[in-house]
Amino acid sequence: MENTEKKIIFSGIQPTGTFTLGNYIGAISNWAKLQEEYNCIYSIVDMHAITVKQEPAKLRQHTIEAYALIMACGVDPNKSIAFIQSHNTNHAEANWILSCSTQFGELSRMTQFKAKSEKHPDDINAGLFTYPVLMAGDILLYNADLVPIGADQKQHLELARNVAQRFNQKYSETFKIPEPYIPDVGARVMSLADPTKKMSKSDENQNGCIYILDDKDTIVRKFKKAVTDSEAKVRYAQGKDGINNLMTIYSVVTGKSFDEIEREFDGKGYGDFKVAVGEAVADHLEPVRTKFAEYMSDKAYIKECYTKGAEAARRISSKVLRKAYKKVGFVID
Ligand code: ATP
Ligand code: LTN
Repeated sequence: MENTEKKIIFSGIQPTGTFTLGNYIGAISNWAKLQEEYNCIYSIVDMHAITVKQEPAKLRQHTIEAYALIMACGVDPNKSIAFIQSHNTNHAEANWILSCSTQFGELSRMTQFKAKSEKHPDDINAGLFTYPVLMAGDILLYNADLVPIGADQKQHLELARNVAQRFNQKYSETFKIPEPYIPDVGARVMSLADPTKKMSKSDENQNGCIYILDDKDTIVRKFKKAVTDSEAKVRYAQGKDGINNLMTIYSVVTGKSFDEIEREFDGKGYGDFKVAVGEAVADHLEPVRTKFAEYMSDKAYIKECYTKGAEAARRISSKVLRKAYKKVGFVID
């Protein structure tokens, strides 16, 4: 993987539960595609996950599953570096250094912090507040050029860029300034139960959320229940949030354009359309389910992969961290 000509990609996902169709379309499905053209580094960010309460045994299980899931979605640990964030303590160290170049005011403006504080009013911990700094460290430690993410993470990426620029100004050129890589279609998959809200792993309404390991019947049933409007015409238009969301999903999994979809369902009702979307999604995800089961039946192989991934991640990030230590004036030798 160490071809220095290629640009570097970094991305992460939290092991907070089974991935949703939103995670898949907005982020993970791109991870595999990018492997051919870039040097990719992917992480299961368990340190981020503990900013909200997690049951320890479940977090451990979800972390292994998340690793198997990214492999099932096509991430190949022999082509890319795939590791578990807490296996590389450089992330915790970078977090501290970068915290000292991050302003309280800019963290206060993060919409995810506001949303998660409202959701967990009894646990507004400091980690939840400084979460974007840890994320900035993840990216900057590898000199990433591009960061594949869904639209909801754009603000955090912007903050990472600002922090890197500030550090570079204060101490001289150290970190590369990363760019977001956000898909044109599917950057924000909405809940099927409330299409004004993002589909999210931690949503209480299970019907609004397609999990990538749901079986075909479950997927079709959830799509049949999807909230739509009363026009009964399959077309992409303002104010038709539910249909726009279904059209987006259908377009991504079939490769059809919105025009083609409108023609295909001309004169047909929403019922037919919903079933077609459900079936297309289920068929698209079938190989992911099969591969996930295969990987999960060989835990020794998963361990071998994440151990190798952590070693490679430590090797690359240690150089960048050491450079930052030197710049701030720490005695390093
Ligand atoms: P949680 O509910 O625990 O906050 P989440 O479902 O929002 O989790 P993350 O682990 O925070 O998922 O995100 C992983 C990646 O998936 C990120 O790049 C994020 O932008 C992307 N993503 C998450 N939800 C969606 C969505 N509904 N549509 C498109 N992309 C999404
Ligand atoms: N904050 C992201 C997950 C994440 C990430 C990263 C994404 C943590 N570190 C680095 C891209 C790059 C999220 O919750 N969606």
